[in-house]
Amino acid sequence: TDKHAWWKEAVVYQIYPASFLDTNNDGWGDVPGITAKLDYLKDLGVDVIWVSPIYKSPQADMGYDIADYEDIDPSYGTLADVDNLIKEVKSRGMKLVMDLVVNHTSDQHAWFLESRSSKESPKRDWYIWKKPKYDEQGNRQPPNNWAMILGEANSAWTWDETTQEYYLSLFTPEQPDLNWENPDVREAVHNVLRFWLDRGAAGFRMDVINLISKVQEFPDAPIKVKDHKYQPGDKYYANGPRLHEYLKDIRKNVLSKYDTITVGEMPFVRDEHEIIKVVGATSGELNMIFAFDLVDIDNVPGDFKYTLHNWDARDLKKIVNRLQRLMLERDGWNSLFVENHDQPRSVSRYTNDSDEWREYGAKLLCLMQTTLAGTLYVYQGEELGMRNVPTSWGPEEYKDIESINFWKKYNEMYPDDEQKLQLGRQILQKKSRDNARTPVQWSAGPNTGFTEEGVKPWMRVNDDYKTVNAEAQIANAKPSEGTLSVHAFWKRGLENRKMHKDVFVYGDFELIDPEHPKVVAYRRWSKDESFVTVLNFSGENVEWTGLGDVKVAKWVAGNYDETDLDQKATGSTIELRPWEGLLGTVE
Ligand code: TEU
Ligand code: CA
Repeated sequence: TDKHAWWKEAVVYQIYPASFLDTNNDGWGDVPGITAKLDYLKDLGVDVIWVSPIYKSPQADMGYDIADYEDIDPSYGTLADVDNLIKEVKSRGMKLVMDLVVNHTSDQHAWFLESRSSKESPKRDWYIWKKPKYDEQGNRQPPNNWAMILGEANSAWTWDETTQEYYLSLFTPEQPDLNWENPDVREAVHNVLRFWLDRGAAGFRMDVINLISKVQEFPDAPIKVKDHKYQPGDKYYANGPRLHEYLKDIRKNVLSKYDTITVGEMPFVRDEHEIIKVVGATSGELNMIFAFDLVDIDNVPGDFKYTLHNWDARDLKKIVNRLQRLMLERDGWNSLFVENHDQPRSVSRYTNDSDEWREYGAKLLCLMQTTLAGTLYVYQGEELGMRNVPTSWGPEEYKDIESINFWKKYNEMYPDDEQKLQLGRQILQKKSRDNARTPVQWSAGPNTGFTEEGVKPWMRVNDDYKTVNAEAQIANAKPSEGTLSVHAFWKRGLENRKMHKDVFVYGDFELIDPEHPKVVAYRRWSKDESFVTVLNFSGENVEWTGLGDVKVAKWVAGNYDETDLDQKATGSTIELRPWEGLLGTVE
């Protein structure tokens, strides 16, 4: 079979619209703001743009709570603005991917308003309603012990006074879960896909798509996290019994009639059989998924997200190797990403974001991602090496519902414990989703060019915008000293990936020196060419002797001064400086 496909080679750029660019000066990014930057994206090397939800929404979870799938939220613009965006995207040879959030709707969606109106409502069964339980004292309790995902100390069930039942709301009470067991729900979802494909969308990023089928007995989850009443229930709602049936249905009824790109967000799943069922070459489900292994690397395994966990290059290699092999040996496909709107900034998380090392770290990660197999996803600002919010910011700067819930609960749990609260603030700064949601830094001007002077952006601009911004980096694209800006490095990296796509997109993969605790290295090759990537994931000098029988012909790119790159030794000992990354050709 021909393994080539446009969606495998594509570079996808994720836009978080509220923080991208504000064109009507209300402090909130908008659809015309995306259209205004298409030339910037085209120039960077982007083929596909994925826009996080812009549909009508009360914004309880920044648009991941949709009140109308077929209309745009006025804060972002109008349907006409989207039509124009699609037209402009296409005229540049690019494509637009919509965010499909169909595990749940907003509690303000007409379907839910109808469903909650009475037990006799024809839409009652469109959501998941259950009778309460009662404990020994006769107190009302939710139907089971599942924890809410965006506020892990709370129940996943919300009590409804009117009809005296609970509804399942895995993320927040404002996001009731749809009941996919009901064929009318599935049909309604198919229609949402058709609506956007007919309008010119090229595909979907499917939000938590592996949560749509729940174990219908709704059993209590095993106790994993001590001192918590409610527990992670993913065992019973992630990759549930009918998931593959539902996905195959979507393919058969809708996707097979269009030429699309589809990526399913799939938290919790680690099982390779489960993944291959979705993304195998002949599976007929989705093109690829977002696996969470890399972005969960610093969570205590099995525990909730707001924990800190040490890791080193060996852990990273294990993950990379597993996901690369899954594609190559089992004929599947996957995505490559280290950032999105739910994750801290990669330069802060995986490298060192101090002024001294930030640029090296950002380029190191760029070298890694542009030389691995998979469809590459770049998150807005990643191409500039944007960092996490400053440690000096107080909790009041955090706007995400998950951060707010965490901080509130933490204060309830440790009211007078200064030390604990200090730790809580540290975790918030390291882990919160707000880190990725500060406005994109376009310039050193007022409000970093995100919005007009004098307007208050919905989220505070990162303090470092005077030095970290697109304008400065574009101006610094060809400095005489031999180092490129992070932006220029990304642009060249994407060009290089496309120029050698037989190697970097489709080629073979082999890890080198898997047990080294600091160096991540691998070889990529096609029948005509062979490359080696060497990445020092540490802030120390490393004398690395792990090349084995791989003979480097020439170093062709690196994140240090490149003017004397051809003088760098290619022998069996490589002197790696802190956070140094190299790409070489192999003899
Ligand atoms: O996220 C699903 C999800 O489980 C995680 O990415 C989650 O945000 C993270 O583990 C919490 O720390 C998707 C969206 O990307 C996210 O923005 C939404 O909040 C969520 O679904 C609900 O729609
Ligand atoms: Ca605006």
